[in-house]
Amino acid sequence: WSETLADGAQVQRRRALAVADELLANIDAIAKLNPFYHRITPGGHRMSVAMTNCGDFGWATHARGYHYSRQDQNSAQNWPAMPALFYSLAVAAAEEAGFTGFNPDACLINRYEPGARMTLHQDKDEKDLRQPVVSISLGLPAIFQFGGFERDAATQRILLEHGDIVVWGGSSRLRYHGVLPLKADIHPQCGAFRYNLTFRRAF
Ligand code: MD5
Ligand code: FE
Repeated sequence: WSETLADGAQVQRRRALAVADELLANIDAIAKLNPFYHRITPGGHRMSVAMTNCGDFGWATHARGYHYSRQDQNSAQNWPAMPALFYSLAVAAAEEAGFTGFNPDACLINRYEPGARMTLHQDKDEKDLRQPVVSISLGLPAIFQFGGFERDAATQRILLEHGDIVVWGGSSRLRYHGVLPLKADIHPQCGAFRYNLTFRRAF
């Protein structure tokens, strides 16, 4: 079942549960080729979330900001291909939320360890902001902050759990959002971690 959070934002609770083990096996295979690492922000801070990517493009940082790149800065290799299961699940979830023709060319894979968080930000490095972002949560639950169009607007707190998919599109595409520090626990399939896959059309 699904629930609407705001215009364009839809939670599909446990939508990915049946294929979660397969998604996790794919994440492990990707991380063997291109290991997770902590990016350094343009401000010089080490991000608490570790990341890898798959698909044509991945997220990269540089001295003056962020961009999408075919290559992993760590390995100087291209990112691994997006597994067919990732692609088809993201496209189907977008379609179910009313976004037809979503054709993601990037999948960011975030790994949260206990205490890891993401401060309020907007996702606006993608070329066409009419395309949604599809996110799949796996492993430990996290409290997601769903904000407004300015950083200091009030935020709604949403618990995201293993298998939950959220489609962020329409006017919600540019809402500020973040993730509160992950509470330490052990998840039966993911151990001490939370993973979040985000599918985007970068270019
Ligand atoms: C996460 N990741 O749980 C989130 C899920 C990121 C990030 O924020 O940038 O890697 S994606 C949440 C999202 C994307 C686009 C718009 C909105 C939320 N929104 O309007 O709230 O690791
Ligand atoms: Fe984001």
